[in-house]
Amino acid sequence: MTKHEHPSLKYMRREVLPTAFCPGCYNGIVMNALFQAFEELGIYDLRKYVFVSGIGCSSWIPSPYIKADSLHTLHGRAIPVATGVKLANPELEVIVIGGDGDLASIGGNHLLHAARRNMDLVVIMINNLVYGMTRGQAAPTTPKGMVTPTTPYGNPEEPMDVARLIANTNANYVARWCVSQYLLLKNSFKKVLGEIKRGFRFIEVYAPCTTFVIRRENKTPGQKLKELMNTCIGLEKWEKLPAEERTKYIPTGVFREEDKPGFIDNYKQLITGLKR
Ligand SMILES: Cc1ncc(C[n+]2csc(CCOP(=O)(O)OP(=O)(O)O)c2C)c(N)n1
Ligand SMILES: [Mg+2]
Repeated sequence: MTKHEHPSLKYMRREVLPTAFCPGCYNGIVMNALFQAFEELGIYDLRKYVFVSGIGCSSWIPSPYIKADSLHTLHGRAIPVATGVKLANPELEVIVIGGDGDLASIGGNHLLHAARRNMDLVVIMINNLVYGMTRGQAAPTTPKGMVTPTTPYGNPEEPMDVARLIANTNANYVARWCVSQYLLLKNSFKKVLGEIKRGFRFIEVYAPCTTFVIRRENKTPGQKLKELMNTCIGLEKWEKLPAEERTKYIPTGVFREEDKPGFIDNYKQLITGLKR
């Protein structure tokens, strides 16, 4: 790869393009933000990085599209596999990219416990509000009232606020951004790749599914992006809103930020102590 190529071409496997994503899918924006973060950090060689994903549209981002070592694992099991990679070779930077279904539904237990352990992983969860790959069924993140093939009269359940949940664990870094907040998202990626380099770092990207959410609302991906620019607001602003207003907005920002030792450092310290 040469320095002057567009970031997407530097870090993508060209031989598998075009991607399998639907036209207008926001997964491309997330990929671009990640690639730009690498580029701005001067990281051109991804040989120290391993990407791990489960099953879903978003799980396709690392494998096959990122030009780096990747493991495309079972649905929901990206985090345990990533944990194994990190423990086997702590020198590697391990990044999990997956969907809300993969990470918060079938893999929810793994997510919670990796966060509790402050396991040294970067986890990027693309919350498109549904199980996109299997045609838009309701997920734990689906808003109340949303019509999906499994909730034809509207979802009767309250959604899970995944970033807020993980912020209540021992994780080092937790943030949520809307896909419309490109620069904030890119800078957040830079933060967890270049600044806070240990512990559990979780970034939720709110990026409604183009085909099974946005099209149902009779909108184009562009129109939805413009809408998100108004509905995604900073955490502090959101907290000042009256309770009945809050449901109309998506609170975004950094929920938690620390740089304490992660699992690997604590484990090494334990072993060193035992050897004495
Ligand atoms: C054990 C198992 N159960 C169910 C499935 C079917 N399945 C494939 S992808 C998927 C959901 C994907 O949703 P999400 O993780 O949100 O990713 P998205 O496609 O929305 O990006 C499901 C239920 C599967 N592959 N394996
Ligand atoms: Mg999804």
